[in-house]
Amino acid sequence: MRAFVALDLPEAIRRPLTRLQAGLSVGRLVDEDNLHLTLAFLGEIDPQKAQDLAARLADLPDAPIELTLTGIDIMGGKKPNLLVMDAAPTQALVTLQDRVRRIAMDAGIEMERRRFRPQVTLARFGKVMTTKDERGLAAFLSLNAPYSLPTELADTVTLYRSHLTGDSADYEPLAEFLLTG
Ligand code: 2AM
Repeated sequence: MRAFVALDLPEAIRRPLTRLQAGLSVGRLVDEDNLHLTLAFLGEIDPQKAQDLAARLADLPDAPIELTLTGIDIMGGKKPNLLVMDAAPTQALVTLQDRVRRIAMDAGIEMERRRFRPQVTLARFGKVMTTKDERGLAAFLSLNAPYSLPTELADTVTLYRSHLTGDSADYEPLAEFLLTG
């Protein structure tokens, strides 16, 4: 199964993000329920490993963390195709991500060694942006950038299974962990 571990967004962040998304006329918006910040992308893992990981994540020692979304960004390398909100890479967030990665590695899950860039995807575009996409995005940015949100506490980490359906994805929560440490 395709799986990932994410920090769930508190309502106080999710609501303004959906209002922000409503101003975008192009791209495929990520549903309000699916907005998240990926801590570890696990790729394809077998269900046994996911179960093992869930048991290990129950010991995550962290307390709720402060989450600040700092600005809108366009991502995706040479052919940008993602509209995201960047999160401040605070010590607490980086430590949480590091713990989750270590726990996943202890569970025998191999992950790419990419630099952690905390972000929330708001919308996805096709592999190549059309002129209409570019215009819509430019109009959106001129109205909304710069955009940031007040700091809020995030207190839930979730292990998700990702079901790819055509050009979108459905996220099924497999296990939730409250940060109460
Ligand atoms: P994205 O939102 O930037 O596409 C489920 O697919 C989550 O894992 C999404 O947040 C997605 O990021 C992220 N993800 C997908 N493929 C990834 C990869 N190869 N490396 C890191 N994160 C990935």
